[in-house]
Amino acid sequence: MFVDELTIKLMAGAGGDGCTSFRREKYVPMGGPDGGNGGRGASIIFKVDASLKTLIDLSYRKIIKGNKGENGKGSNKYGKNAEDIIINVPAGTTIYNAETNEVIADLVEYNEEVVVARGGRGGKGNKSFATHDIPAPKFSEKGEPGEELTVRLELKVLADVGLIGMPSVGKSTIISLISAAKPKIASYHFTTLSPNLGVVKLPSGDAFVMADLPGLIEGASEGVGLGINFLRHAMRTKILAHVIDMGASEGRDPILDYQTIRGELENYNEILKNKKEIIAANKMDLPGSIENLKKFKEKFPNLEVIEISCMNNTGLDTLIMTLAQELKNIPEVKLYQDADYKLYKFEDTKPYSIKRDGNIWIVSGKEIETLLKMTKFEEDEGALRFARKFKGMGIEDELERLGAKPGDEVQILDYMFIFKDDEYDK
Ligand SMILES: Nc1nc2c(ncn2[C@@H]2O[C@H](COP(=O)(O)OP(=O)(O)O)[C@@H](O)[C@H]2O)c(=O)[nH]1
Ligand SMILES: [Mg+2]
Repeated sequence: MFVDELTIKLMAGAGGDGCTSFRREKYVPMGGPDGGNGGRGASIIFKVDASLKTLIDLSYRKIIKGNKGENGKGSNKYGKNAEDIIINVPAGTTIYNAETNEVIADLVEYNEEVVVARGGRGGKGNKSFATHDIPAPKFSEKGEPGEELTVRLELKVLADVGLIGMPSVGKSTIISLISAAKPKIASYHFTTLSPNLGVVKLPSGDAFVMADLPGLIEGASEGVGLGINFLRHAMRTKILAHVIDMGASEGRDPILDYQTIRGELENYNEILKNKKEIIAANKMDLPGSIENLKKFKEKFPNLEVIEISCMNNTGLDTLIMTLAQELKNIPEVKLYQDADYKLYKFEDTKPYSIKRDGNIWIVSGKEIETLLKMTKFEEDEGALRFARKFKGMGIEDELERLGAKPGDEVQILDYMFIFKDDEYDK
């Protein structure tokens, strides 16, 4: 099975900054607070698009970045939320955190979507901080940073159409001709994923994956040789394109060949037995092929037969169009029978941690780091609020317990503070 894989860095948008502002009225030197909140930053959302078959369309994107929310303004004007980014992927795409290898989401169902990188919330404007006790706060928050992470997308490509048939009937030739037809014929486009697998894209936007499934030998259904793997692959296709050498070259017998392979399919199980089958009558350029085809049709009057010749490059267009048409009538097979949709979220359980480096205390943790990033330290009241929360979270007590002394330095991300600095210790 072919695995399509790529890595992308996701940067969700930060929230817009809150605004610090006061109402201005005639004859009133300073009115009440009226700074609005910032808007939410763009989240990055992955969504299943049934028409996609591979990750090719995403392969040129290395970074996906969401916009920042709009900043809040005076007169209680809220900033607009940024528009979320939707990334379409094929069904069956698994999203991993590239650093930890943890599964973030397994996108299986059609139209299913999941937020993989959340946009930051907008910072609150000073109006939002007004309380009975502090009616005119002179501070506001910056927007919350958006989530950033690198993800690895993985898709196990399943073939919609499997080419089956006896050895040397022309399966590999069909795949190679279809792929080579790209520059000549505009009626479809073929992207080779591996030597025996490719995506056929039609101008209508329909696409399907076609695979050459070699290796069917007699006795496959009893597990002889390579054959059993072949049957497993065939199980996962929607249509079997059964290639027959109508030229009967090298002593082949079209009717017997057909019966032999049908026997193998029918012995394997009901699903294979009942799978849609189209006959590609190949080598129609060879002498005797027309006569052989006539006999074949008489013997099996109910089969859908398409005449082709790889040698003369005839009939392949019809084969492609017929397959595309037939695929529309076949419901999507459930990709993973027993694996239901699952979403794992990994979050820090500890609110913060403290490490010591000489006289510097290094504090880390999502909550305190986010608070720091959202604080406008140039506004005294904002800096004070930070100090209060720092204390409220119990970090100050914990530092003391660990032996921190007033005047020591405390580092959070790349900010440095003086521990128990009088100015903020209120
Ligand atoms: N005359 C003729 N020969 C063909 C045609 N298609 C394939 N062949 C030949 O049949 C042989 C076997 O083809 P191949 O694609 O390898 O068969 P596979 O074993 O089914 O993959 C090769 O020598 C091809 O050139 C065709 O339409 N006409
Ligand atoms: Mg071959």
